[in-house]
Amino acid sequence: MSMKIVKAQLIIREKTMATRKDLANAIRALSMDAVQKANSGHPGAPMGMAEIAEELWNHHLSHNPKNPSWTNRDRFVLSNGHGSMLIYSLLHLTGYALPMDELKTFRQLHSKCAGHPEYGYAPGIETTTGPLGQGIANGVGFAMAEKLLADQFNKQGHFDGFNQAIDYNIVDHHTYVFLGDGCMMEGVSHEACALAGTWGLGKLTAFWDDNGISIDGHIEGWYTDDTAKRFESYGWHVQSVDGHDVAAIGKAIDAAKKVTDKPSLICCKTVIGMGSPNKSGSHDCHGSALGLEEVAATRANIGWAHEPFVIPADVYAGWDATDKGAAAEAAWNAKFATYKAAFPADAAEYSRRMGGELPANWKSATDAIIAATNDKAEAVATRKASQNVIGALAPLLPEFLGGSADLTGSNLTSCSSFVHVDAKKPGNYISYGVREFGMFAIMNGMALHGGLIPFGGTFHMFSDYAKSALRMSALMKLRTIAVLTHDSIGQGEDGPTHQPIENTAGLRLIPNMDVWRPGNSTETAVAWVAAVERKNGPSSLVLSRQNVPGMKHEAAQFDLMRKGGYVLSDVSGKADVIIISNGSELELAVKAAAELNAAGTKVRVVSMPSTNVFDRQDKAYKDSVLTAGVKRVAIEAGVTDFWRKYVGLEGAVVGIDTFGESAPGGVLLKHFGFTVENVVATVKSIL
Ligand SMILES: Cc1ncc(C[n+]2csc(CCOP(=O)(O)OP(=O)(O)O)c2C)c(N)n1
Ligand SMILES: [Mg+2]
Repeated sequence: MSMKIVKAQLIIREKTMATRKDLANAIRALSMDAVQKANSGHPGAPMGMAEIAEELWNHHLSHNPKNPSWTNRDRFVLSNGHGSMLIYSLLHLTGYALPMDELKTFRQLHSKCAGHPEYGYAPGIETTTGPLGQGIANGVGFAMAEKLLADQFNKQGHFDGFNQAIDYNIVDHHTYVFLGDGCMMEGVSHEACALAGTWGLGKLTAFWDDNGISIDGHIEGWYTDDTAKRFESYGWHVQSVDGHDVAAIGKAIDAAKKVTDKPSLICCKTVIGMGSPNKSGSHDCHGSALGLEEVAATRANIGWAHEPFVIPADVYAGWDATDKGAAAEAAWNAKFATYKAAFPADAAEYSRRMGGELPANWKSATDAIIAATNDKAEAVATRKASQNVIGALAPLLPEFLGGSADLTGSNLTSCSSFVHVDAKKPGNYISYGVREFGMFAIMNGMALHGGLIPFGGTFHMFSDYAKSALRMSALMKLRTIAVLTHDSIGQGEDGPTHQPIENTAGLRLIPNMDVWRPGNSTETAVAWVAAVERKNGPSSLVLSRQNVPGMKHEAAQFDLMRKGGYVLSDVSGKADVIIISNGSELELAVKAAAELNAAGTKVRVVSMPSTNVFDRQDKAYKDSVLTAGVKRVAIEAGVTDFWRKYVGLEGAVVGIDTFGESAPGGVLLKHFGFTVENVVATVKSIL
């Protein structure tokens, strides 16, 4: 046999002969090399979870690398997001548009391979992770979204002429989550996983990287929960495996899939940094480069003879999921075509909702809702006005998914057309229990999944509990809506623990968060419509417990409200002063202005329901509302600092910079200076 033929045969054999070990080691090599090149990152988790990843991605995960937005793909979440090189390796190796050059620029400016997996950067990243515990909560949201949408869209299979059942299950995918000890320790994992158990999310499977290590070292001193029992008590199906034994992992995944009424936790005993002869099993490899010497020693130890960032063809071939992925999507497309033929309206609705488009009649219907609300001009609390809007929007918006963290009757988030979800019954309104953080993190997962527009209510005060999830929603540009009621000291007798002071200002400071604090029912309707229409970020609706006066606006003001701030009432000629206000204090601005105008001081009143939206308007519009050179007073029952950017140092703010007190709301507002008398005196003090 000629040498040439032998060589060709060897190449052919090599092409087909990458071992499972080689495939897992490709993750190890890419991860340790990318972290080494960046001299920053976390090699331990990817190296420890390489076998779990290889088994899941090569033998179970249904996805199409060439179409990361295929709607029925399985969702994969790396909740232990510090192990980002794990997912970048997987995406690269299986055929996503993530070339090696991106891996080589891991953690550098403009690389798709950011320090932690960022949604919208690399294709195939389903959610941004890194803040531990939130990824698993997002995963619960993905799985819940799948279950709710399956209920709404899947149809009973008919039998065709050949007695073959037709599969109309167009929403039918799994959600897989990797999580580490850190995620397990974070309280939000408790909130979300307990709910996942209650909801019986059978298509959610989580893999716990049980490596006994977190940053401070061996975890015996701070993490001794019996995690298996904890999850069993939530109602999960729990298994334990050797996380380096691919066959055992595969069997566990198969078993998890068979349990359709419970989420599954697979506890995977692993060694952090597996493969590194001197650093595996120790926190030394958690969050820093192994070092050139140890990288070389690891290469020798695992038998990886290739240069950094070089992957042999047989290893690529072993990982390549493009054909499998195309076939999986093609099979679904065929199923969807059959569905579409039988149920054209449902198919169109599915495509619309998964595409994030609002119904065709949205504009006309919501214009009518705003106009009708304005006509009524009811004197109600803005939380009540909000409930009226929810009730009007719900029939228009089948993707609307309401909820509250155990305050439905206070937040007024439900309405008669909502069907309340329980363990056995799907619907479109969720009682999340007393779990503010879990609720908003789950909502993020649902918004990421697509097909739903989730909103959730709590007392504004407890938006602090949920702050990081609200921030993640803004960071990921998600359409979620927070309904935050009892928005100031005006809420009254519950006292300082329940009275937001700095909270509205705090939310306004989150980039890409739109905060609305409407002053009456018309502004509340406009705020809701704007929040639902907003495709690229979350909105917080900050609403009063107490009644506000009814106010009838000129129709021309509806569009101005959409600009976040507008001239509510003006004087002829140049104003002497502009009073800016919003929410329940708008009434005060109007009354004080009337008194001042009567006494000869010319006052313009500006209603500013959303500073964030107002700030985005063009300069000419902003100047027309807040005319340069005119002194200003702002009124809001919250911290004064925030308003300085509008009133300047020469202006004044009627606000509150201390905690509140326990007393009826009206008494407190008076006590803290929210009176016409004080506003008038404040205006006079700056003129
Ligand atoms: C909410 C939050 N707190 C703290 C951190 C910082 N941090 C990153 S990884 C980590 C330890 C995680 O331990 P584990 O999940 O066991 O990861 P392993 O070391 O096993 O990879 C910490 C505290 C974080 N990313 N998020
Ligand atoms: Mg760990």
